Amino acid sequence: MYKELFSIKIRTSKEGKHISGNERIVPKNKINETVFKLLERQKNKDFDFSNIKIEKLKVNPEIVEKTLKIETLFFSNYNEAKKYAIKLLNQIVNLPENQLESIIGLLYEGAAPDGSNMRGAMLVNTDGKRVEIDKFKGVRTVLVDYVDREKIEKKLLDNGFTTRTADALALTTKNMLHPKIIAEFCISDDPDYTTGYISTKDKYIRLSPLKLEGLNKGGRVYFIQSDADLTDIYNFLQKTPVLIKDIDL
Ligand code: PML
Repeated sequence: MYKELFSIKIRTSKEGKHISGNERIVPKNKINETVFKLLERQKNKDFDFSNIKIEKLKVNPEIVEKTLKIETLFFSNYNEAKKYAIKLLNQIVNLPENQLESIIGLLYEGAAPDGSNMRGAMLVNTDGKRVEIDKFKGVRTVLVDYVDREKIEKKLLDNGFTTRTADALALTTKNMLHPKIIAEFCISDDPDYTTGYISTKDKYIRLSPLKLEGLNKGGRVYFIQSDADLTDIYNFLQKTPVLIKDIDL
């Protein structure tokens, strides 16, 4: 059933600055229409470079029945949501709240060494240390998609969620499959998208709003056990394909 699958990655930038990136995993007969849809998604963006890479999967994907369970919490302002997030992370990651506040605070200022957004996620272990290999690049979760993305996007949109939810939910569901990744915190780098999330091993908790409207900073922190093997984490996130069958509403 899943023979001959291809990963299609599209990355778009302007003057060297990343604008958007997307990935799909599809059978060979869906490549053309998928590339077209990806191009459609970015046609109104202001870009000067776009790269499409199509690559046959080298290994069979891990098939996952359902995503993490989706929950949405609304707050009167982003500070309240952030406080809630920190308290929850404190229970899971066991780091002091003030330390969690500083770690997460980096995403609101630009977590790369020059104050820009990182391209991938920060990795923070349960000793509170940042352990990603490259502090500009961070770690990117790739090779993850839905078996039938159209069906899933429709289901999400019909229930008041967004296509961003579809992308983030797939990505974080893959992250949480790794036994040493215990939680994730995310705010979008899109200044107009203020809903962020925390993921735990079984829940995708959307917090709205988790940042101020207009802020163009954002990114992700993956919290990992301090005895985690970094090579294993990088290999899983970057080389193991995962396909998800359905969402858990
Ligand atoms: C949601 O609405 O479910 C949260 C999505 C966060 C998207 C983060 C991003 O822009 O990558």
